[in-house]
Amino acid sequence: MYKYLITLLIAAAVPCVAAEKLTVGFSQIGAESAWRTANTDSIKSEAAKRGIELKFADAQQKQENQIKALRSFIAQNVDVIAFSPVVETGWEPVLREIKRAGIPVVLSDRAVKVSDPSLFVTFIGSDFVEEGRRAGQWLVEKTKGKAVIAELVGTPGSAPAVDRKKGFEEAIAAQPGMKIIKSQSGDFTRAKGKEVMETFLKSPEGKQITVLYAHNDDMALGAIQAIEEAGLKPGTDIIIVSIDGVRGAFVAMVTGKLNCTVECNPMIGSQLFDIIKKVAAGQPVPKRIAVEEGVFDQSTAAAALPTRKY
Ligand code: GZL
Repeated sequence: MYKYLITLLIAAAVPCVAAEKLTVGFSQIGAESAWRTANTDSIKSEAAKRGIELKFADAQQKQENQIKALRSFIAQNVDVIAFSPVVETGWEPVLREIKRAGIPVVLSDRAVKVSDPSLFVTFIGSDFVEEGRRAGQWLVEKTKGKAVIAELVGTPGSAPAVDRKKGFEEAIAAQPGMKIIKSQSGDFTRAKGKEVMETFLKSPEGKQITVLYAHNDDMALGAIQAIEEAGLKPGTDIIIVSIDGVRGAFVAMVTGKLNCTVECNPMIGSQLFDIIKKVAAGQPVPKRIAVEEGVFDQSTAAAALPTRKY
C-alpha cells in the first residue's frame, strides 16, 4: 500500500505537458474567385477541425500585402508558414528572413521561382501545365483542329497564368487550323473577364472568334454575359473551355452556355495540414505534392453536378 501511495505522488508531481498547440501563419491571395473562396473555406475548416491555431491573412491579390503578412508571422514566431503566392517572383528577400528565423515554409496552390530551393520545404498544388494541355486537347477534338481563339489570361506573372498558357499552346501547336488571335488578362475575376470579352468582341477581328479559352471559370462566366449582351449564343456561336470546375461552370454546361471545364481542385485543406504537421515535426516530406483532378464537359456535367463540393 505504501509503495502504491509513493507511485501516485510521483505521478502527480510530474507536470503533464499538454501537446503543444500548432500555430500556423497562412497568407491567402484574396477572394477573387469562387475557386479561391472554396480554397479558403477548406483551409479554415480543416484547421478548426484539427485544433490548429490559424493566423489567416487575405492579401486582396497584392504581393506587398502578402510580404507584410509573412513578416508579421515571423514576429509572432509561428511554428509553420504557408502561403499561396500571387505571382512567381519577388519572394527571395522575405523567404531569406523566414529561413533566418528558422520557420519552415509550405507553398500552397501556386509555386514560386527562387534560386535557392531550400527557401521552402514543399509545394502542394495542381499541375497547371497539364490543365492547359487538357483544355487544348479537348478543344482539338471538339473543333477537329479548326478554331480562331480568344484567350482570357489569369493574373499576369502568376504560376497558373504562365503554365496554363504554356500547356494550351503546346496542345494546339500541331494544329495549323487553330490560332490564338486575342490574348489579354482578366485577372481571374468575373468582372474583368466580362470587360475584356466585350473589348475582344468590339475589336475589328471580333467577328472571327469561334472559341474562348479562359484560364478560370470566373472569367469564362463573365465572358458569357458579354457574349449574350452582344446578341451571340455562348456555347454555340462561341465554344468556351475554361479551368477550375466550380459549381457555376457546371450549371453553365447544363444550360449549354459553357462547353468544358478542366478541374483544378481547391479542397486541399486536409492534404495541406497533413503535410504541415509532418513539417512541424521535422519529418521528411516530398518537395512536390500534386493534386488529383479530372475534365468535365456537357456530356458529364448533369450527372456530376450534385456531387460537386465547390
Ligand atoms: C489555381 C488558382 C487559381 C484559380 C483561380 O490553383 O491559383 O486562382 O484557377 C484562382 O480561380 O483565382
